[in-house]
This record gives sequence, C-alpha cells and structure tokens, in this order.
Amino acid sequence: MIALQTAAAAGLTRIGLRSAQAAEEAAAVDNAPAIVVGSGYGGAVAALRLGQAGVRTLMIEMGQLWNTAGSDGKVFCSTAAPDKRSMWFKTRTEAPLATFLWLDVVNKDITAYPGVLDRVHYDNMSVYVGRGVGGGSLVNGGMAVTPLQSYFAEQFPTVDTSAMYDTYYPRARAMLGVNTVDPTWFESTEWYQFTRTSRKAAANTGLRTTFVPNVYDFGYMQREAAGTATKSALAQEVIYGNNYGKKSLDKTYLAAALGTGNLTIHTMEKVKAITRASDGSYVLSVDRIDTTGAVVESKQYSCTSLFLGGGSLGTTELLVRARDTGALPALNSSVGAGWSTNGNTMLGRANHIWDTTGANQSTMPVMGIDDWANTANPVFAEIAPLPIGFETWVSLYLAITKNPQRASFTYDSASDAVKLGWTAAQSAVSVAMAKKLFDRINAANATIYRYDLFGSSGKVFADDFCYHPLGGCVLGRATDDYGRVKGYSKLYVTDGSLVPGNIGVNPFVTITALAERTMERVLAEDM
Ligand code: FAE
Repeated sequence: MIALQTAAAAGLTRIGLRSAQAAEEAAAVDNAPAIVVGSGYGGAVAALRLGQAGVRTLMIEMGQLWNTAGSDGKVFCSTAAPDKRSMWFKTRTEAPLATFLWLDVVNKDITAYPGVLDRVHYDNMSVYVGRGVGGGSLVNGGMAVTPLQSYFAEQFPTVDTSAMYDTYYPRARAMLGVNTVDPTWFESTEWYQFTRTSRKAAANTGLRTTFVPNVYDFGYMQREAAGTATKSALAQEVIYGNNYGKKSLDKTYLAAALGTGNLTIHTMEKVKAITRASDGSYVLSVDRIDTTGAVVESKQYSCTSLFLGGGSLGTTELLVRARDTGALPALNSSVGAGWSTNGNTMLGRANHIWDTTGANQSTMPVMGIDDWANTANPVFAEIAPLPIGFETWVSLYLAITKNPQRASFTYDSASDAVKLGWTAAQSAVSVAMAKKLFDRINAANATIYRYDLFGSSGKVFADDFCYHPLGGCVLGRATDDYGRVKGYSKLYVTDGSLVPGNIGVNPFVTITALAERTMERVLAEDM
C-alpha cells in the first residue's frame, strides 16, 4: 500500500517498493523473468503468487494508478456528476442507462482523458471494462458470487470441481475480502428499500431470492448510513469508482503483491504485440501514453514467462493478432473462439405507486432472483440499484441468462483491427430468456416494463452492452487445463478469457479462483 500511495503522489508511472530508484532499475526491469499483462483479477493473482515465490515480475497496465485526489479532494467522480475521470478517452459519458423518461439527462460531456471505465464498441455489442491498476475491480458492483457446483462442472468438465470448491474458491473469497450484508440492517434500512420491493414482486411470482455476498465492506456501509463515515456506496459511487468502502484489487491482491518486493507495475503502457525471440523468450511491443492519449514512448520488453491478464477482450485480442499476423503461428484455432456475454440483459419494471423503491439507494447489489434451476429457462437476475436521488418506482435488473450462443474474434488485416462476430440475433436469445422470466413477474404483480431507460426508441431490454465478457481463450481448448497456451511453453492465460462464455452468476470470484489454481500448478511444475 505504501508503495502504491507514494508512487502516485510522485506522479510516477512506475510503481514498486523501490520506485524512488526506478530510473536506475529500468534496464534490469525491462527484461524480467516474468511479465504480467493487465492488473485485473487474473493478473493480480499471478503477480502475488509469482512475487511470493521470489520471481521478479513486471506488470504492464494500460490504465492509471487511481489514488491521487483531484481538485475536489476525491480520486473518483460519482455517477451523479461525472467528469473526465469517468471514462476512457470519451468526450461524452456512455452510461448503461442512456435516458430517463426518454430524456437525455444521464450522460454528460467530458474532456477526453484516461478515465476509469471504458465502453469498447464492436458490431452489435459493446463491452464495459475497467481501466487502471485493479482492472474491473475499480468499477464493478462488487458482487462476489460462487456459481452452482453443478453448473461449474458443466462448463469445466475437465476441472476437478471438489478442488475448486474446497480450496480455490475459499482461497479467492478470503483474499478478496468477501462479506455479506447484515440481514437485520438490510430489513430496516432505507438504502435497500429498492431490493425489498423487488423481492416482494419475486415472492408474489413464487420465485426464490437469495442474498449475494460482496467485496464492499458492509460495516463501512452501515457507518455511512449512520453518518459516521464518508459516503461512497451511499453517495452514488460505483461504475466510475468508489472512493471508500470497496476492497478493490489495489487494496487486496496487488497491495500484497507489491509487499513481496518482487513486483514493479508500469502504468499507462499498452501492450500492442507479442513475438518470440529465437532463444524462446517473449518480446512485447509496448506504447506508453500520456493523459492526452499521445504515445510518448514505444519500447520493448522481454521475459522468460508471460502471463496474460488483459481480460477477455485484452488477452484475446493480443493472441488473435499474434496468431494471424504470423508472430505466434502455432496458436491453435480455439484462440479467439468461445466468447459470450454471460447472457447479460438489463431491464426495468415500473412498480405501482405504493411500491416505492426509495430516493436513497446503495450502489452495491445484495440480492438476486435465482431461477437457474428452472431448466426450461434458467436465469439469475441481480436486483440492481438506480441511485439517482429521487423516487423513480423503477425496479432495475441485470439478468444473467443461460444463452448458449458463442462468437469468435477475427483479425482484419485491412484495418489491422480485431473484430468480434457477435450478432443481434445472438443477443435476442438472452432477451427472450429474460423476457420469459419478467413477463411472469409482471403478470403476477400486474405491472409493466419501463420503456424510457435505454434510449429514445422505447427499448425495454438493453441487448447491446454487457458487463461480463467471458471467453476467447477457453480453458482446455486454447490452453491446457491450467491456462498454459497450447503451442507455446511458458505462455499463460489467467483471466476471464478462460471461462467459456457463461458461468451463470457474476464472474470475478470464478476468474480469481481459476487463476489461483493455475498459479499453484505453474509455480510447482514450470518455474
Ligand atoms: P479485467 O479485470 O478486465 O482486467 C484486465 C486489465 O488489463 C485492465 O486493467 C486493462 O486495462 C488491462 N489491459 C487490457 N489489455 C491490455 C494491454 N494490451 N496492455 C496493458 N494492459 C491491458 O480482467 N463481476 C462480478 O463478479 N461482480 C460484479 O458485481 C460485477 N459488476 C460489474 C460492473 C461493471 C460496470 C463492469 C464493467 C464489470 C462488472 N463485473 C462484475 C465484471 C468483472 O469486473 C470482470 O469479470 C472482471 O474484472 C474480469 O477480470 P479479468 O481479470 O478477466
């Protein structure tokens, strides 16, 4: 932690326990035994376990280190007053809820800047991802859900599920700081009125709801509510970062990894390409950018062991490009395949006037409607907040559906871009499943959908964005059963690209647990 703070205060893009001598160490660090690309869940686990094993490691992250306060005294801006810190090089925010009462009142013009949330646009699908030291942990809702063991086994038939559920999931949850809301406080606080109203509608339909753990510190949240701690989850902070309360990776895995003394993190550096030298080492071409996005330096790093933790999009794009440009020609045809949205579909319902959702809403979801056991239409729907500071009567949901559709990434040499082949018809499968469940809820409660939240056209189901990109380098297909990339030695994938498109719940605990499993095996056998 000390290293993270002092480095940011000094305006450095190079973070390590000995960052004061970073300039002298530069030559040594540029050739590290191990390089980790990306600082999200997969990258952070790799960095910690390598550091503990005494392996000098360089982590390369394209986003910023987020712990220097702006002129308002805060590191992050809130969803109510977004500024340049909100989004990654956009001139207008691109929030998931585009409109309210069909009005364009949600999004704001901003200055282009390396902000913390990115929305990456492909044909027919855009994907939200976190940018910065901590990746998605900086912007996500903190829901820390372990999937059903039976569904995990269905998705990962070659993985020993008892080892996952006895060892790696518990290890991941402990390291991530997973905790649960106090049920007594939940029942009484105004901040979860919106959740209780959705629970009532589910109960009226005969549907089961379940509490969901989170990495936001609920003790802190109760102090926020009592007025004894500075508000964050109770002050409309979430997708553009939380100033307090949330145990993002910079406070857990990455702080511990820096504590080993073996990790250096370079920020604002984007890996563009990977090749292999004749001695078998990996060579990374990297651009360092400034806060205007201008490339201020292009350089190369080399390493013996390369761990890819750039997330489903970042890692898959790097490997598809490497294969199809001929840089790593032995990568197999599964690289780029098996991608999906975890069946994500967002929607809102309009409640009766007497079923209020509350002007005050915590940004951290704590409950889901669990209809996954319904084999005719499996859906797990997170009860999401709409924290805009006044009564809306809206119940908002992020449905995770068992959509079997998968898409592939391909390299387009004409534009030198990696494209995603997802179609609108594939999103329609998720929408149909969400609609089946919520038609039942509306029928049982005599309620209707909201038509005003996703643009002026009256769209009910947000079918054009997702929060949970999964797949692209699926475990056991593009890699062996431990994330070792097929065709190359000492090249590993540790992130969400290993998960085959769907895991039935919010994914980061699974990504973390799989990375723990990979690192234990790789450190024992390969290093
Ligand atoms: P990720 O966390 O995306 O980290 C990848 C990192 O690599 C990022 O920091 C990138 O900037 C960096 N990077 C990528 N490419 C490069 C490159 N070429 N060079 C250098 N750096 C690079 O990957 N999941 C849950 O389980 N519960 C939730 O409540 C939840 N809510 C969410 C809410 C939002 C708004 C969003 C966007 C996501 C949410 N998720 C949630 C999803 C979750 O954050 C996501 O699955 C994980 O962050 C993925 O982890 P990875 O390690 O795969």
